[in-house]
Amino acid sequence: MSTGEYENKNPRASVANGANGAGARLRASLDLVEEKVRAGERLGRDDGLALLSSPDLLRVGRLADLARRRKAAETGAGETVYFINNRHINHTNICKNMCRFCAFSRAAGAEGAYALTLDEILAKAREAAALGATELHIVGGEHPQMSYAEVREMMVRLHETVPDITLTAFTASEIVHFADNAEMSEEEILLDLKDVGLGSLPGGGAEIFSPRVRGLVCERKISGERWLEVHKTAHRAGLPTNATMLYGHVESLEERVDHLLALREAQDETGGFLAFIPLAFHPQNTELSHLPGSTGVEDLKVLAAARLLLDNFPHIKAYWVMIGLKLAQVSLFFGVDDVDGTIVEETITKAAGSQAGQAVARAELERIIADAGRVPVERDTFYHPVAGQAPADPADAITAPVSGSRGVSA
Ligand code: V47
Repeated sequence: MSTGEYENKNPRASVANGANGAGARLRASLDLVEEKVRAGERLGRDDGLALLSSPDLLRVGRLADLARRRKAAETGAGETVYFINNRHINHTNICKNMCRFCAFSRAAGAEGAYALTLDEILAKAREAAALGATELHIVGGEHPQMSYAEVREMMVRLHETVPDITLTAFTASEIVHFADNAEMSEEEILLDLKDVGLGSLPGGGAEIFSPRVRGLVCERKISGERWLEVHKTAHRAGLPTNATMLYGHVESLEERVDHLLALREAQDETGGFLAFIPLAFHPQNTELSHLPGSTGVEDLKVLAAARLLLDNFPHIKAYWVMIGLKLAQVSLFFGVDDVDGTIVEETITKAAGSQAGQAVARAELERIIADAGRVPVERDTFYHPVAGQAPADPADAITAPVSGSRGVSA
């Protein structure tokens, strides 16, 4: 598959070279964005496009950093960067959706298809507890033969086994799948799972909301509108959630901006999102393997534009598994205030060729944060500092002096 609609739509090189006066136009529109940011005005679609297409990466980053520092000043977070002691569990890769961007899923009976037993899942949870984890992030394929009763039982047993660990589980798409199987509404499923220990929903499955893109890359998955509805229902049921955007495949810059604006509108309604996490597409072993994937500059611009457009999202998270630890560290200067966590084992990005590794020690997360001149704070799912941790002093880990003002008026 190498032609037409499955091409990447983003004209990186010509924009960066300023072809046909585009450079001057982009500078002018970024001037307008900067005026709005400094005046504390909400940004619009054109502003988002100006940010994502700007060749001036450092200027975009400075604006996002200003937005991050202002937000942190409002909440008293200061120079905090959050991380979490967590573990991912992908309980099955058997999935009916067959999304073209996914290297993880398998049809039932296909080579490499798996569904962990309850004992295997509980053993992973106990291991996580022994390592001091405060969150289990559990997502899997939409297994056509797995009943809702089995999924519920998994949650009951997990909650019994590791009662102090928050269960952050199931994408909106999985919730709809359970609702269809059990002939219950999504609200009933969410309330029932909450009753047996569900603490929050992760942000997966959002992909890009554009129906055009979904038709190309995940036509069997729920629509973007349905994804948003499930999250708003979760918020009303008292379950906070995260949001993601899978970028760097066949979407246009406009479609990225529209995705972010749809999230902002939903957050205006419910206020239930905790964090936004952009997910950089990894093409290896997928049906879109002819695509090159994102660049580091693009990764940083998406994070920065998200911080600026999602003015009502408390946190922007760099998922180091997808962009690597070093770029995640650099992203702390581009609006990011969270680097996710220890993870331990991750199979979705690994299947698609991620080189970033599967686990990182807590000390390494603290080191990269402190070396960026920021204050590492271990958080729980709900962004409360985890009690009992020694407050880390970034000065202990800084290898070169950090100069300059940390005020919010840069
Ligand atoms: O839903 C699938 C995406 C998601 C690929 O909520 C891919 O805190 C890149 O949602 N290349 C799972 N991405 C991961 C996820 C997540 C990760 C970290 C934190 C949180 C959170 C959520 O990964 C899937 C899908 O959107 N994905 N295939 C791929 N080839």
